[in-house]
Amino acid sequence: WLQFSEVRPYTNAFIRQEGKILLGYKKRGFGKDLYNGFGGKLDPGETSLQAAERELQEEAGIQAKLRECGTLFFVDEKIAWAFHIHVFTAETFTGEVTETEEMRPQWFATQPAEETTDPEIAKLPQIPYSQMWADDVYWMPLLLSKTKFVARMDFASDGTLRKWWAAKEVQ
Ligand code: 6OG
Repeated sequence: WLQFSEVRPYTNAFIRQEGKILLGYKKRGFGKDLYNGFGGKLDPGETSLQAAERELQEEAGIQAKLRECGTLFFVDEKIAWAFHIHVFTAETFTGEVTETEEMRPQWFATQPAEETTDPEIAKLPQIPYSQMWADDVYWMPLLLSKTKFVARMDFASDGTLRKWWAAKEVQ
């Protein structure tokens, strides 16, 4: 496993509703051209919840009472510190989902089209794992199954995923 002595806090937020999840296509910066939840770095003095709600507003134009549902550690051979991502979720929101300079929000189906009776859900594209970070396919199922989770993903310097584990939280 890669070693690190510092972690830096980030947020990532997902709106999940019956049969669907809201992702954003990142138009610029880190993770450009990939779909992800909405999030970013904590500002000085902010809690992770405050940062998550601010980023959701800034990147998707909506407000939600988020709750923490997971913890991710990303480690990169080329970076001396690890990303500590506080993952948040909510089922409801206020405001209108809006494209911003940074993100283009889009709904995706969380189950195969043949397994839904809702024609609106059947029309949605499936979660685009081939256009997401390589780690997402391993922890997204835990997010979708509504269990809290912790996961660690170690990337090699060529960007490939080298080693990972993901665990659900059981009380
Ligand atoms: P800004 O720095 O643009 O926020 N993030 C990652 N998300 C996934 N799924 N996999 C990774 O693998 C990631 N590394 C960073 C954290 C960056 C956003 O991207 C997330 C933040 O939500 C390495 O403000």
